[in-house]
Amino acid sequence: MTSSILEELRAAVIEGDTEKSMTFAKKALESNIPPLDAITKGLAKGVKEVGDLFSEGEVFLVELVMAGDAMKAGMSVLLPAIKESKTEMTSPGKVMIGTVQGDIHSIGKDIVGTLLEADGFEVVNLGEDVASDVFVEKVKEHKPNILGLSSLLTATMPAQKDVIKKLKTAGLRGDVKVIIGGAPTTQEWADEIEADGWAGDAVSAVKLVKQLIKS
Ligand code: B12
Repeated sequence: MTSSILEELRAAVIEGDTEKSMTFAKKALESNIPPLDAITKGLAKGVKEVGDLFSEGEVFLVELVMAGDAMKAGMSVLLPAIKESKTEMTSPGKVMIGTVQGDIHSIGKDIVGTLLEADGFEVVNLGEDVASDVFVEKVKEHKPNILGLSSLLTATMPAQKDVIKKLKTAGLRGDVKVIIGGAPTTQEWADEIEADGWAGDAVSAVKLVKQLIKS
């Protein structure tokens, strides 16, 4: 039962079928499948497969867009369920997240944000295609403990470096820990740009945030 629902979620994304994605996301919740499993073992498998086919030239941009939409449709059912599982009463800290300038990929960053919220963190999500100067202004305004920068394109990774540089110039680097993520990023890249941490998935991102808040 569980495996067939996860398989349908994967298929819904590959087929770019938003309705099916939402229907099986609801079925997953009714069947007590943990919503994060429905995302990682269902929807995300499908989106990864479409991404791989896209890079091999096997599918076109339109299919990539449809897969992204179907993933988001399923997530619109599953993410609220993750938030509802929130346990902590007092916030352990404030995290600001956003996708860097030139990059409109939102899915991974939103999963990270939701898992942090479920763990009690106050999350300010600045959205996608956020200019470096806007990150700096918003850090001034909201004073987060942690700033998380997402980048899914090799071409937009330098924007993560740029934000860190601009925080330094504004005299704010000491006030906020910066973490980075997104499929093409690595721990080596994080070290090179002097970020305070890197995580390869949302669960590790939450662990990293907790570690950094403690220190
Ligand atoms: C869906 C998708 C899209 C959708 C995005 C929809 C949306 N609202 O997000 C659409 C169709 C819009 C899209 C557009 C494009 N895309 Co696209 N896309 C993808 C795809 C298939 C999946 C991305 C995704 O959502 N993955 C699922 C999530 C759960 O994983 P994730 O994002 O990696 O996030 C996890 C971790 O990385 C981490 N994480 C993420 N962010 C952060 C932040 C922090 C702080 C931390 C700690 C951790 C963290 O935690 C997350 C959860 O576990 C990938 C393929 C892939 N395998 O990544 C291509 C991919 C990223 N896209 C690609 C490309 C080329 C494009 C386009 C340029 C295509 C075009 N010709 O127009 C455009 C770019 C537009 C732009 N300016 O941004 C390439 C990038 C190649 C590269 N390395 O540069 C990829 C890799 C596809 C490929 N194999 O060629 N895309």
